[in-house]
Amino acid sequence: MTKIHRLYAMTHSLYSGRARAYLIKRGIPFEELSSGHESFKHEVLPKGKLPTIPTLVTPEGEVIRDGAAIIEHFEVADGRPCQPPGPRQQVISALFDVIGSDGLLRPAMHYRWNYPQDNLHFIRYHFLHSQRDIPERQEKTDYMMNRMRHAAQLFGVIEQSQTLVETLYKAYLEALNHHFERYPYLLGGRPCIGDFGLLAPMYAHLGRDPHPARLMQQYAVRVYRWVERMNRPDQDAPEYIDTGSDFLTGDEVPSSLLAVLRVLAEDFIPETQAAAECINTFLAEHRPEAGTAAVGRLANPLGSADFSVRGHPISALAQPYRFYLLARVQTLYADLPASDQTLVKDMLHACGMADVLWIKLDRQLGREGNLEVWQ
Ligand SMILES: N[C@@H](CCC(=O)N[C@@H](CS)C(=O)NCC(=O)O)C(=O)O
Repeated sequence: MTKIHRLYAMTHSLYSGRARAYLIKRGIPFEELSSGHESFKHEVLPKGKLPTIPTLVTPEGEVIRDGAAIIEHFEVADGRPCQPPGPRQQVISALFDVIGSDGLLRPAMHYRWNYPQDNLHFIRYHFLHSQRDIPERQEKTDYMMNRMRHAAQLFGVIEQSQTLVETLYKAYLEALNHHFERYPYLLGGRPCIGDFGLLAPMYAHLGRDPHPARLMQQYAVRVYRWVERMNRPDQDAPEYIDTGSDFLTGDEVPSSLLAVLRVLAEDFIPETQAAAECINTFLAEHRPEAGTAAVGRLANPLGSADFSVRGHPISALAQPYRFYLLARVQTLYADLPASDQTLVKDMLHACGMADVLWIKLDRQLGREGNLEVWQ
C-alpha cells in the first residue's frame, strides 16, 4: 500500500507553498490537512512545538515542522535530487531559498493587505475556512487577519514605503520574467531548492491573491506560468519546445538570473546587514544559553533592522531564520576548493550579492526538537 504523508498546510499560507510544491514535484504522496483540523492541536503540536505551517507527519508518525526541514528530510534520504551539481549553481540555489523565505515578505504582505477592494473577500474566505465552525469563528478570523495585517507593518510596509516596495517588486518581476523567456526553472529544465524557496512568496500571496495575481498575469506571463508549473508533477514546459529536463550544463548560471539577483540585492543586502547588527546586539545583551529557542511567534523581541534603500528608511523585524538559511550558503562556499570559491565570489560580486558570503551572526543556529536554537 502507498505510504501517505500528511501535510498540515493552507492554500493561502506563504511557507506552505514551498513544501507542497516540493512534495508534488518529487511525486511524494500526501494529503493536505488544515491546521484547524482537530488532530493538529492534539497530535501534532506537542511534537511540532510551534503552531506553524507547513508541518509534515510521515507515515511512521515523525513530525517535521518547518518547510526547509521538510525538504531537507527528503533531500538527505534521496541523495539531494534538487541540489544542482556545480558550485556556482549550488550557491545560487541556496541563496534563492533564503531570499524566497525571508527576502520578499514586504511585497507579499503589501500586495495582500493594501488592496482590500480587490483582495478582501478572497482572503477572508481562506482565513475563515482555516478555523473550525465554532461559535467564535468570525471573531477568531478577524483576530488572525488583523495579526497578519499588522505583520505587514512589522516587515516594513508602511504608508511611506509602499511606493518603494512596489517599484522594487515590479523591477524584480520584470527581470524574472525575462529570465523565464529562455528557461522554465531558475537553473534550466528542472527545479532546484531555490525554486521552491522562491515560490513561497510567489504562490499564495503574489501569484494567487486577486490584485497581485492580475499584475503577474498582465505584466509577467512567464512568471505566472512558472508559478503554475511549480505546482504540477510534470515538467509543464511545452512552450520551451526543446528545453532539456536537467540543470544547465557546465555549472552555468544565466546572466538573466544574475540580473534578477542584482535587483533583489538592493534591499536584501542592506536589510541582511542591518538585521545581523540588530541580532548581534541582542545576543551580546541577552547571552541566550545554548539550546534556547531562536524562533517565536511574530513580533519576537529581537528588535528591528533599520536600513535605507534609495534614500528611503525602512524598519523591519530582524529574524534569525534568515541567518539559519544563509548559513547554508556560507557553508557551501566554505567547503569549496579555493578555485571554485573564486568563481562563486566573482559571480556574486557581479550581481551585488557578494556580502552574503560574509554577513554573519556572532552565534550559530542549529535545530533541536523542531525548533531553531542558539548554539
Ligand atoms: N520557518 C517556518 C515558518 C512557518 C510560518 O511562519 N508559517 C506561517 C504561515 S505562512 C504560520 O504558520 N503562522 C502562524 C503563526 O505564526 O502563528 C517555515 O519555513 O515553515
